[in-house]
Amino acid sequence: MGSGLAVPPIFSPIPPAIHPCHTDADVQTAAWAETFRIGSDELRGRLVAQTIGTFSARILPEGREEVVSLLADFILWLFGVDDGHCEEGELGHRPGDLAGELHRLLRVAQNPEAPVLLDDPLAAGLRDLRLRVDRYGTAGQAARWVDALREYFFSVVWEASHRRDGTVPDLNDYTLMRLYDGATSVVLPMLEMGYGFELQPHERDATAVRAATEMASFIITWDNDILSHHKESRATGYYLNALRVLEEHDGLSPEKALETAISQRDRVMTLYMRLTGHLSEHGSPQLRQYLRSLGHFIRGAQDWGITSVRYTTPEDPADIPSFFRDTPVDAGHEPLGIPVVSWWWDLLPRSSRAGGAAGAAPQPA
Ligand code: 3E9
Ligand code: MG
Ligand code: MG
Ligand code: MG
Ligand code: MG
Ligand code: MG
Repeated sequence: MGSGLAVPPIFSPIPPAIHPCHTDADVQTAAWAETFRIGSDELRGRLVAQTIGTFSARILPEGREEVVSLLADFILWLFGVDDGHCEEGELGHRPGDLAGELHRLLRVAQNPEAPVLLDDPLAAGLRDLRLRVDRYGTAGQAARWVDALREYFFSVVWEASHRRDGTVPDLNDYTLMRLYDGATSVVLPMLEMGYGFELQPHERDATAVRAATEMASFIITWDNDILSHHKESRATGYYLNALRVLEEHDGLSPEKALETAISQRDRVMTLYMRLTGHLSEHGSPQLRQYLRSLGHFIRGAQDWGITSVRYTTPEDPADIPSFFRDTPVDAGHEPLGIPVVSWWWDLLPRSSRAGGAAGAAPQPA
């Protein structure tokens, strides 16, 4: 049974957008999953119904169609790993063995010609994804994609040790883990490939740009924790999300944990809008395009999160909203009190730090 928690509409100041190819993307991604036989027959049957092509079409609303399709197949593949190996599979309780399997997959991503995991469907799918990453990306983007896979894999091994022991990390550790285990950073190179440009390292790795990127990961994963709480808490066995962390460590009721998680993501969203507004005033055209795409990623995850059967679970309906609100519940400008991310609040020049209503920062142009 689900939690019965009623999720109210949450704050989203970013307008929705979708690529016109979204219906085709759903069909093509389902066909790709069948071709490579991603996941068990049962898991694949669920994944192909979850409109993952539409999710990708929301992330890249004006991107190259081939990359919309690549990203859709990649997200479906990620769920093949995250659901198939980690959350529902045997390896999810054996961090050491999981680390070994993920290293073998990394070798396939890095050297698709290597004779590794030759009979494995996830490896075959990954070889195909790598070929397409080479076609639509630069050598540097392909290398960053492999590195991002490594940081995602590293975090799910950490998560697996908590699953094995039945423990729940504290909020600081959970936040650090969640910046990576939501697989948000592996999507980032495809934001560039989608529009055929390369963000220069001096901008991509600038502290404030990295902070904006991390904030996007925080918002996307907190929103997922809120919207997937019903799906996750009704499943048998271990689950981990921000609500569970707040219940276990702060002794909050489910209702209060939900309220707290909403307040946390509202404050990060408020800061994100102010910071990206500032960055896009001063950045290159490529940085502005990148920031626009981060916004589409955030909003796309929200729109997909409230509509996909993955989360609405029609057989036992989740009580989640069908629209978003345009003001935050908590517009506070103070840091969240989570040490690993407290530096996010130190980046804006003093003048932009104090002023400006929440959500009023200009949209990246
Ligand atoms: C997300 O966390 C796990 C990822 C592997 C899903 C693949 C999705 C993306 C790469 C884009 C990011 C989108 C998100 C986080 C919705 P979790 O809690 O295991 O996802 P679940 O769908 O099971 O709630
Ligand atoms: Mg997961
Ligand atoms: Mg999951
Ligand atoms: Mg699950
Ligand atoms: Mg190329
Ligand atoms: Mg989730």
